[in-house]
Amino acid sequence: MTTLRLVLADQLTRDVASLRGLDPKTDVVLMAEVMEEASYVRHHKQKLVFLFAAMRRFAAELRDEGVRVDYVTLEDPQNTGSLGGEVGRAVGRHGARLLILTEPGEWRVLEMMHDWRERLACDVVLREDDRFLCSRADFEAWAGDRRALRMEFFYREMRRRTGLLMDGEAPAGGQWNYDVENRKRLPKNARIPDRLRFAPDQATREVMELVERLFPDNFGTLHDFGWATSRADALKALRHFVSLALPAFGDYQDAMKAGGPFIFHGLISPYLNAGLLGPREVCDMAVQAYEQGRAPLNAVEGFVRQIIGWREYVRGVYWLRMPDYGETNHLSADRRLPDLYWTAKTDMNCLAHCVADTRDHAYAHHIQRLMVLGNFALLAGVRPREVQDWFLLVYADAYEWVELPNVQGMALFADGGVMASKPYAASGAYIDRMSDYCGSCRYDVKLKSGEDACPFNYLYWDFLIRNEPRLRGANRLAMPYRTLDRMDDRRKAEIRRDAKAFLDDLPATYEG
Ligand code: FAD
Ligand code: DLZ
Ligand code: SF4
Repeated sequence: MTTLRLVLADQLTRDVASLRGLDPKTDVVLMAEVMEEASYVRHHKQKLVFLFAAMRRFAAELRDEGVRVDYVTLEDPQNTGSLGGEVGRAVGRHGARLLILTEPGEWRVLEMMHDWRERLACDVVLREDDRFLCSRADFEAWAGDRRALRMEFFYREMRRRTGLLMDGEAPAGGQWNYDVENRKRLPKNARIPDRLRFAPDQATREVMELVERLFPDNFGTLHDFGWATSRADALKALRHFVSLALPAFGDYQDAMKAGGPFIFHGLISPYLNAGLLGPREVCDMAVQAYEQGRAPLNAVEGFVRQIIGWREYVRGVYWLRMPDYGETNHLSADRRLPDLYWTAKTDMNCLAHCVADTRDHAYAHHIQRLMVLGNFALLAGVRPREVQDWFLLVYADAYEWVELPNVQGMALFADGGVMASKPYAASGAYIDRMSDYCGSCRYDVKLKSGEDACPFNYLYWDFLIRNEPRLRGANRLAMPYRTLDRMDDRRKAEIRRDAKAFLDDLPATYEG
């Protein structure tokens, strides 16, 4: 009796639930490149190359192990173009009596899987995706009937549960969180290590050719493609990060630099999310560096917090709040996404750099995403759906389970405060403090109004004025609203006028 085991593009690990108990004599692993998944948003070219090349490498590794892999390529003339179609064909082809699946990372795909149960002429077993450190059920139990789900409390719970950076019952060093030590500006002469990137091998070059041919107009360039496409290379990249960049990760976690998005960041999210690396091994390696005196506590705690805290937490929120989470629009934002998100053509130097980094690397680090790209969309009042689609397609690490809460909950406050206690809205002063963007910008970050003023400055106050009925009550916004109260009507009218003139002038015609 043949058992068919499906492995999706983001399940590329021998430990994935659907491969557990595999019998090479009777079982077949199905992997399929399908147009529906490759085009449900117009993914960045690097994301497509990374995933297809990594899928092919993983299939080859399974075959080397003696596993039978049925791999359907995108250009196979028989390819039906959908996961459902390919699963159906494979069940017939192999006469499979049982199909084993691992839960996917997207609600949309989970719905499809439920539908397969009805449609297919075989038994279907859907296994939990246990590559996370907190199961969906445990997160639900933690969330209980709290309305607001604060990450910090979840994170402490995860520290206790995993034992990471714990001295018995107490946090290592006496504090749970060293966030205040993670906000240094990058000194002008800071030495930033070169990162381990990987020249595309022959198989990856073939995928690059395929992607350029079939998706010529998708966002992004392939010139600087340097992602690892195998577990072995992803591990090398991780070790390289831990030895060279992790020690300074903590201090400069929030810093931004023109023309250099990597700074001291991990560059591991595409690997974690696709299964090439696991969250526990990544944290263990960082903690080991701390215990051996190779990295300070503020760096290692900050890094571990991102993974066992933020990453697990956003996944929990996603499954808890779907399917309605993507529809929330607490601030009734209704502007079309400005073209500059696609073209990088804007005089705002910070935005131009963040979009260009995204285009060239399918990567931008967290503060670029949150405090520049997300902040601008928040202040400008861009429709959440359009912001979601943009964030879902432009990054090599993007899947809905992680993109959506970050956009809805963190960047746009579209969920009305489920994740954040106040919107992450900031004026130009924040960007100036954390980056070198402003020095060479056509706008003056110190000016508050007029043609040369930094648009973030008047957009920030315009945002607070516009959304006053919904935001004034928020505790953590009491101070800016007090400042606003001290402004006279003429100043407020000036802010509104500058913001309107600027926003009305932003083209928004491009369809992604
Ligand atoms: P590092 O800075 O080195 O951090 C280490 C790891 O921590 C990351 O690899 C990641 O796995 C995890 N992490 C850190 N912050 C978060 C977070 N907020 N949510 C989830 N995991 C986190 N991350 C994605 O993986 N996919 C996305 O689609 C995605 N979309 C985002 C959209 C917005 C609007 C924002 C503000 C953030 C988004 N993030 C997303 C989170 C974060 O920006 C990226 O995980 C991080 O930039 C990846 O780079 P890195 O590996 O160098 O991370
Ligand atoms: C993102 C993506 C892309 C581009 N292509 C495929 C594919 O061809 N085959 C596949 O199995 N999965 C693909 N994926 C991932 C899915 O769109 C989806 O994000 C995950 O299956 C969710 O777990
Ligand atoms: Fe961005 Fe304003 Fe600084 Fe220019 S001056 S880089 S627009 S924050």
